[in-house]
Amino acid sequence: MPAAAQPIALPGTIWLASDLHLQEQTPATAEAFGAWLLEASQQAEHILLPGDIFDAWVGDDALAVAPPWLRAVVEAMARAGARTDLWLGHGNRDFMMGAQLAQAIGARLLPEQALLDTDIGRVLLLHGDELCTDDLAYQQMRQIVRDPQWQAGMMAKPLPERMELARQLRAQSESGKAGKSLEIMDVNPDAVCAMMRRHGVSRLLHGHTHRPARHTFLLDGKPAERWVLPDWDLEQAPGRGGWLHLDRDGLALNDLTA
Ligand SMILES: [Mn+2]
Repeated sequence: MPAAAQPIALPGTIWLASDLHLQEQTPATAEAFGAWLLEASQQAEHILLPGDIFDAWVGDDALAVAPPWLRAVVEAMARAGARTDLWLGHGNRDFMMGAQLAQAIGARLLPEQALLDTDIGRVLLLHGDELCTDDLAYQQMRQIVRDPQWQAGMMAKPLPERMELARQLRAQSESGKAGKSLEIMDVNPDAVCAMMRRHGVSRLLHGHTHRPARHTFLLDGKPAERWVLPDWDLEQAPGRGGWLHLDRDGLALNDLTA
C-alpha cells in the first residue's frame, strides 16, 4: 500500500473512534460501541475507525466462524456502514483486517497515512504506532508484520494456528510493555514533525497511545496541533472511552462516560 495516498474528500460531520480493543472478554465495551455506532450513523456523515477496534484480527476468514460477540459487533458495524460513509483503518492489533471484512460491513479501508480534506481543511490521520520511533523493538516487529509477503505467509496457515499465534503475540506484547518506560511508548516529537512536514499538514489525528489530548505546538514557526483519540474500556465502572468529533466549527474530544 502506498504510504501517501491521494487526499480523501470528506465534507460534513466526522466521528472518529479507535483503540476499543474488542475481544470476547469486553462485552460492555462492545455494547457501548454498538450504541455509539448507531448514534454516529445518525449524527455524522462519515465514521472513521483508525485502528485497534479489535484486540486481534487473524484474517477475514475468521468471519465465517465468528463467535456471537464478534458477529454482534460486525452486524452493528454493517448497520452503520449501510447508513453512513464508513472507513476502517489498521491498528497494530488488527492490521490483518482485509477487503472481505470491509465489504461485509460496507466500509472502505483507510490508507496507512490518510490525508483527509475536511470542512476544517486538510488533516492527516494515522493509527499512531509508526510515530513511536523510540520503541525500536516494536518498530522492528512492525516492519515484519506489515510486510505483504509476511501477511500472505500468515494467511496460508490454517485459521486455528493463526489464532494461537495471535494469542502468543499478544502475551509477548503485554510482557514487553511491562519493561518499557511510558516515554518510549509515546510518540516521538521529531517523528511527529517529520510526518506532518512530509504531508504538508498542520493538523494530525491519531490513536494508539491511549493518551487522549489536544497538543498545540509550533511546526516550523507555524501553529500546529495533534489530537490523540482515547482508548475504550467499559468493563468496570466508571470506565473510559470517547471519540473525536469534527465539523466546520472544529475538532472536539468527547468523553463517552461524561
Ligand atoms: Mn494501537
